[in-house]
Amino acid sequence: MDTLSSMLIIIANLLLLFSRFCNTANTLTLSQSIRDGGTRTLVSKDGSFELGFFSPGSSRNRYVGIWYKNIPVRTVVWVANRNNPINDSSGFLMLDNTGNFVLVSNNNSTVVWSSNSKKAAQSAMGELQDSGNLVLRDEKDDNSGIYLWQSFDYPSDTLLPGMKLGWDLRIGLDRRLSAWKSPDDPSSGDFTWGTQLQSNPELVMWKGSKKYYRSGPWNGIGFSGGLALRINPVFYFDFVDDGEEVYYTYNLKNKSLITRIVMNQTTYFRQRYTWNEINQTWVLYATVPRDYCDTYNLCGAYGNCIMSQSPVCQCLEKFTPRSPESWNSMDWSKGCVRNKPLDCQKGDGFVKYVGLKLPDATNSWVNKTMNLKECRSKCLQNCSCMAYTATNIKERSGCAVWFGDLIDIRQFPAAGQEIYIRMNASESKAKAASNIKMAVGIALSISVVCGMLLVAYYIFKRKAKLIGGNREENDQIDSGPKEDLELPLFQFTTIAKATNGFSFNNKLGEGGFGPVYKGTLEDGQEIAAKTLSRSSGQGLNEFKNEVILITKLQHRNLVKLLGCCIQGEEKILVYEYMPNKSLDSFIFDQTRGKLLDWSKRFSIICGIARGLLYLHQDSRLRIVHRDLKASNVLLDKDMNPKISDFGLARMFGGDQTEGNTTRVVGTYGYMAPEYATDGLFSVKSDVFSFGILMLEIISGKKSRGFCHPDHSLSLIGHAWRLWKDGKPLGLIEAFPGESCNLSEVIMRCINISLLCVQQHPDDRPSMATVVWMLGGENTLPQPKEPGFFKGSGPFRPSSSSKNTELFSNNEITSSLLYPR
Ligand SMILES: *[C@@H]1O[C@H](CO)[C@@H](O)[C@H](O)[C@H]1NC(C)=O
Ligand SMILES: *[C@@H]1O[C@H](CO)[C@@H](O)[C@H](O)[C@H]1NC(C)=O
Ligand SMILES: *[C@@H]1O[C@H](CO)[C@@H](O)[C@H](O)[C@H]1NC(C)=O
Ligand SMILES: *[C@@H]1O[C@H](CO)[C@@H](O)[C@H](O)[C@H]1NC(C)=O
Ligand SMILES: *[C@@H]1O[C@H](CO)[C@@H](O)[C@H](O)[C@H]1NC(C)=O
Ligand SMILES: *[C@@H]1O[C@H](CO)[C@@H](O)[C@H](O)[C@H]1NC(C)=O
Ligand SMILES: *[C@@H]1O[C@H](CO)[C@@H](O)[C@H](O)[C@H]1NC(C)=O
Ligand SMILES: *[C@@H]1O[C@H](CO)[C@@H](O)[C@H](O)[C@H]1NC(C)=O
Ligand SMILES: CC(=O)N[C@H]1CO[C@H](CO)[C@@H](O)[C@@H]1O
Repeated sequence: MDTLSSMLIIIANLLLLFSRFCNTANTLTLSQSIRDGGTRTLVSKDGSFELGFFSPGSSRNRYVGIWYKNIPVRTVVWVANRNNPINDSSGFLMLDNTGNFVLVSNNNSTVVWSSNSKKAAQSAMGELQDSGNLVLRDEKDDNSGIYLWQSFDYPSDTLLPGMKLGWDLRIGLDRRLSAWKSPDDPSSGDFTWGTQLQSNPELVMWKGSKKYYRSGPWNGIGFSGGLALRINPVFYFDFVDDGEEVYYTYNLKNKSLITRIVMNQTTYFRQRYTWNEINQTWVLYATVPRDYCDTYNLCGAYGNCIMSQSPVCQCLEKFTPRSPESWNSMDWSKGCVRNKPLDCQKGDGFVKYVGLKLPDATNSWVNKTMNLKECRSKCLQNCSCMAYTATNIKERSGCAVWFGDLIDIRQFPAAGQEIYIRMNASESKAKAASNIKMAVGIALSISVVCGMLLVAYYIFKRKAKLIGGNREENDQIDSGPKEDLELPLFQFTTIAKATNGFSFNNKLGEGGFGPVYKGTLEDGQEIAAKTLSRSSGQGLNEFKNEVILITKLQHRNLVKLLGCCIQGEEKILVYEYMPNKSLDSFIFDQTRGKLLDWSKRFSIICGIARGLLYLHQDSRLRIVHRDLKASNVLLDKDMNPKISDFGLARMFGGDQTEGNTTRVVGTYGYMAPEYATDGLFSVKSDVFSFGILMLEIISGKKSRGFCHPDHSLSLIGHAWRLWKDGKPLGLIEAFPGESCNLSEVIMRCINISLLCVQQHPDDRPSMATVVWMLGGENTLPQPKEPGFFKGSGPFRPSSSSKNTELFSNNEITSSLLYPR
C-alpha cells in the first residue's frame, strides 16, 4: 500500500516535471502549436511573461495575448488578434510554412491573425523574450537582435520598457499605442498615442483624428511640456531622432521593478503604473494629461494657460484678446493678437518669453547646427516666421522656427522654456528702455538692501554687546558653518522610499519651485518633500548654509524644515507634514470654511502675526518673507497656523541674478505697492501682505480676482469703502450672531488690517505693534487711504496680466516687472 502511494507520488511528480518541461518553453518551432484549451503556453526564460489564449473581462471571446506571468493580477500587455476575436475555443497558434505566426480557428478554416512578415523564412522560430517581446527569428541566428518580425513593432495599449514609440523611417513603420475599447474588448479604441512626424517632432495623443495632448518638442533633456521633475528614481527615458528613426523609449534603472505605460479609453489618460510587491497591486505613478492646461489648444493663438490663474487662459504679455467679448465669456478659441501689429517691411524684432511650453510645432523648421544668432536672422528673413528658439537647451544651440500663429502654449514657472516671439520693432526696442529702468531699480534696491544690512548689522552688534554671551553663535552666522556636521542631510533613497518613489499618489501639489510630495519615513514620521526643480542660482555651499540657518529657525507658528537632500543638481527640502493642508483650502471653501468659527479665525490671525513677528524681529536672521499668502499658511492637526516657505526668497532670487534673468518672488493680490512697482521690499511689505491675508480670513473672499456686483473695487477698496461708510461689518457675509463682544473683536481686526495695507510703508505698523494691537483693548488709530484700492490697479488681472508666481524675465517686461 505504502509503496503504491509513493509510486503514485513519484509518477505524479514526474508528470508534473514533464508537463513543466513541456509547457514552459519560450520558443515555438515549425512543428509546434499552441491550442486554446491546451496545456501549452510560451513563457519567457526568466518567467516574467507568458503567451497564450485568454478572455478579457466578462467577455467570452478568445484572444491570443501576452501577460505578466509573475504577478497575480492578470495584466495583458499585448494582443495578437485584438480586432478579430475568436468566438469559440477552436483557435490555435502555429508557424505556417512561410515561417509566419498564424492564428486560425474553425477547424483550420479561418485565418484570424498572421504576423505577415515579408522577411519570414523557412527556418524561422518564434520566441517570447524576457522583455515581453514576441519575436520571429532565424533558428540559427541567435541573439543578433535582428528579427524577421517582433510584437514590439505592433504595440497594443501598453508601452513596456525597451519598446519604441514612433517611427522607423526606413520601412515607414509607425508604432502607436491605442487604448482598448473597454475592459471587455481589446479592439483599438480611438484614444491613441504616438510620435508626430515633422521637422521638430513631438509626442502627440489623439482622440480620434483630433489632437488631444502634445508633449512639446524634445529639448535635449526632456519634452518641453513634460514633467517638471527631472529627478526620477525609476526610469531613464530618451527621444531618438537620427534620420533613420524617430521614437520615444524608456528603460528601468532597476530591472527588478515592474512598470508599464498604458492608454486608458475610460479616463482618457496615459497612465504609468508600477507594481507594488508589498501591496500586490499596481500603483499609479503618473498620468498625462496632468491638468486642465494640458488640454490641447485651450487658450487659442498666443493664449497662455496658467494653472494658478482664474480664468486659466491669459494672453501672452503684449497681446490682447482678438475678441474681448468672447474671451471674457471664457470662449478662448479666438485667441489673442499683438497690441502693436507687425510691420515686416520696416523690420520687426523679437521679444523673449520664458517659462513656457513651446507651441505646437506642426509648422516648424529645424536646423540642429545653427546657433541662436543665425536662428534669429533666419526667422527675420521670412515674414511668416513667428518665433524661434534653441533646440538644445543645455548647450543653447540648434534652431527651431515656427511659421504661423503660435498655439497650445502654457506656463511652467519652474520648468518652462524660453522662446523669442516676433514683435513690432517698437515693442522689442522698448525693452532697452525698460532695461535702463531696471538698472536704476536694481541700483536703488541694492542701496536699500545695503542700508538695511547696515542697520541690521548695527542692531546685531549692539545686541551682541548687550547679551555678551552669544558670540560664538553669532560668529557662526557670519562666517557660515565650516562643516556639514550641522546639516540635516537625507539620503535620496530615503526620500524616494518615503514618497513611494515620488509616486503620483503622494503628490501634494505643485509649488512655485517644483512638485511637493507627502512621505513617511521609516520611523513613521510624516514629511512633505519639496523638490526644487528650478535652479537656485546658488552654489552648493551657500545652499547648505541657507538650509542650516533656516532649520535653526524654530517657532510654533513656523513650519519646521527638517533638512534637505542633495543629489547632484537636484535639491529637495524636507519639511514636517501638516495634515490640514493650507489655510486657503478652508477660508475660501464654502463648506470647510464653516469649520472655522470666529474665535478660531482670530486665533489663526494671532498665530500668523506671531510667526511673522518672529521672522522679522526675534529670529537671528531677520527674514522678510516676501510671499506671505493664504496658501503659504499651513494648519497642523489642531488647526494652529504655521507659516511655510519662509527663507526661500533668500535662496531663490535672493538678491542675485542668474544669467540674464531677474527673479521676483511674490504673488499678485498680496504684494505691497512699493514692492510691486519699485521692487522695494522690507518688513513693511510683509505687513501689507499680512493685512491682505487678514482681510481674506475675515471676509472669506480672495483678494485675487475679487469682484463685487456693485462696484469694481478690489478687496481692499471694498473694505475701505465699507469702513468709510461706517459699516465695516458688511465685510463678512453672515455675521455670526454670537455676542456683541465678538463684533468688537471683528471691528478691531478690520481696523488693524486697514492699518496694515496703508499706502505708505512708514504709516503701516510693525508686526510687534500688530501683535500688541491684536492683544490689547486700547483705541486704535484711524487708517489712512490704503494702497491699491482701486479695481484698476495692477493687481486686477487684465488682458495682459501675468502669472501668479512672478518668475519672469527682464527682457519681456516693462513697467510690470519688478527688479530688486
Ligand atoms: C462564430 O463566428 C463564425 C464566423 O467567424 C460564425 O460562422 C459562427 O456562427 C459563430 N459562432 C457563434 C457561436 O457565434
Ligand atoms: C475538423 O476537420 C477534420 C478534417 O479536416 C474533420 O475530420 C473533423 O471532424 C472536423 N472537426 C470539426 C469539429 O468540425
Ligand atoms: C491545419 O492546417 C495546417 C496546414 O495549413 C496543418 O499543418 C495542420 O495540421 C492543420 N490542423 C488541423 C487540426 O487540421
Ligand atoms: C533593485 O531592487 C531590488 C529590490 O528592490 C534591490 O534588492 C536591489 O538592490 C536593487 N538593485 C539596484 C542595482 O539598485
Ligand atoms: C482605466 O482607468 C480605470 C479607472 O481608473 C480603471 O478601472 C481601468 O482599469 C483602467 N484601464 C486600464 C487599461 O488601465
Ligand atoms: C498599499 O495600498 C494602499 C491602497 O491600496 C495604500 O494606501 C498604501 O499606501 C499602499 N502601501 C504601500 C506601501 O504602497
Ligand atoms: C544648417 O545650418 C548650417 C550652419 O548654418 C548650414 O551649414 C547647413 O547647411 C544648414 N542645414 C540645412 C539643412 O539647412
Ligand atoms: C517663408 O516660410 C514659408 C513656410 O515655410 C514658406 O512657404 C515661404 O515660401 C517662405 N517665404 C520666403 C520668402 O522664404
Ligand atoms: C502700431 C505700432 O506701433 N506700429 C509700429 C511698428 O513699428 C514701426 C517701426 O518699425 C513703427 O513705425 C510703427 O508705428
